[in-house]
Amino acid sequence: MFVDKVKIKIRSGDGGNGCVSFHREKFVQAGGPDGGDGGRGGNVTFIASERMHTLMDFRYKRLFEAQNGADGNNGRRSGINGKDAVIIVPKGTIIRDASSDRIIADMFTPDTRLTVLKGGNGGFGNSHFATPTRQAPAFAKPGEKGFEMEVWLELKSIADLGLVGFPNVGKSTLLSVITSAKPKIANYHFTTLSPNRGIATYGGYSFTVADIPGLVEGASEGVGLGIDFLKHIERTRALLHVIDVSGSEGRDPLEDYDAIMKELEAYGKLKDKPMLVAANKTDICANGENLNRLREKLSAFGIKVFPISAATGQGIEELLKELVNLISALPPIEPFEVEEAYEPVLGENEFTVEKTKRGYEVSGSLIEKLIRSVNFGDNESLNYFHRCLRKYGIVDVLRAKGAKDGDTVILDDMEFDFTE
Ligand SMILES: Nc1nc2c(ncn2[C@@H]2O[C@H](COP(=O)(O)OP(=O)(O)OP(=O)(O)O)[C@@H](O)[C@H]2O)c(=O)[nH]1
Ligand SMILES: [Mg+2]
Repeated sequence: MFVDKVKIKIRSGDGGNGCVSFHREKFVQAGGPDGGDGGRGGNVTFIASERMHTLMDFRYKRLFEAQNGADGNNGRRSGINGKDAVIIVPKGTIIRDASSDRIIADMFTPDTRLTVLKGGNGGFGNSHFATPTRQAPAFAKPGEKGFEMEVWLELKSIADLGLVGFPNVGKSTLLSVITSAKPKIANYHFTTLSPNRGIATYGGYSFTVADIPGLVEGASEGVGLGIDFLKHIERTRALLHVIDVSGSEGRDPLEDYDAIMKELEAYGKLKDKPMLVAANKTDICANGENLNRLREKLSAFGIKVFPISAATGQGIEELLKELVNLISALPPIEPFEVEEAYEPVLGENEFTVEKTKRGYEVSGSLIEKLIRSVNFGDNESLNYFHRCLRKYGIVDVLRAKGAKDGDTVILDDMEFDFTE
């Protein structure tokens, strides 16, 4: 079955820990600190590919993890950076944050690269913490943790022209005639089960064509997987409605036209697209009656009907010419708007202080960052933490909000006594 929506889990790498080490050499006493930094954790990066057309591969692989950075080493040697997780998706894939359903990115342009999760930074080794008064720092920083999230990948193919119509009217045959695509063609309904694509060229102008499975009444409500199919022509610039005017299936072409238009209208997003009508299978029409009735009816709406035979090639050139005229005058398809620029790095030094029943709760990206980078089991690291609380103004704000010695201060899930 065609796969156009999957949920995957992505995880960027943790940063490696900084190293605590002191230089040792024969005949040299008490060498200085020489612990290297941890390596950076790998990122999770998406690439849009023009050659991939479904999300099939993601059915079997659902977890994508970047590598962790390696710990720092002695001799000021940094740990190796973790390898990125690179995820290749078909162009037109939309990435949504599964927890909020917001669009993070539209992988619209082929070969775009987008980093969705950054790896954690490596922790500094102890050689970073040497100062004139602290020549032998016995601590280093742990690496920052990576990030994890679930995302929906949703493929919304992009094509200049979408082919619509009842099953078996000859959509795939037409695609095979105007492009080099080789879709399955057969004399039964629902031969096409997933969208086919091709590139048509006429008079030096090229446009992409998407052929979808046949629509039936109720498609816009999901009958015959209709919604899944219609979704695939949302991102087209124009539609070509293919109608069988031979009456070979005992249906009336005028009723077919109305039925399909009703579905497009009910689905909503497609009803305002420019559309041409191709009256197919003219080679086996008993007479021109159906064609004339269709023409008459549609001319009242200002819609031109192109009689063709996908089987013999008759009328195809005129149709192509008109399609080029139509499409080349239309504006390009726009990518989906990103609803929230996803910012995986804790970039800003932000915090808020709120007085609650429990005490003074301090939160924000700065706090998360601090807590990630401090080793609470180590006195020197703890001192560093206290200095940071002062340096970033957290102590000032606490005081301004009325905190006094002995009051409880809550950072993340840790409680402290406030001391000046
Ligand atoms: N005589 C004649 N037969 C045609 C013509 N176009 C298509 N056919 C035949 O009609 C049948 C259906 O063609 P397809 O191209 O598979 O139709 P489709 O609209 O893609 O059908 P679904 O994928 O099932 O929706 C096949 O047997 C084709 O050979 C035509 O112009 N004339
Ligand atoms: Mg088909």
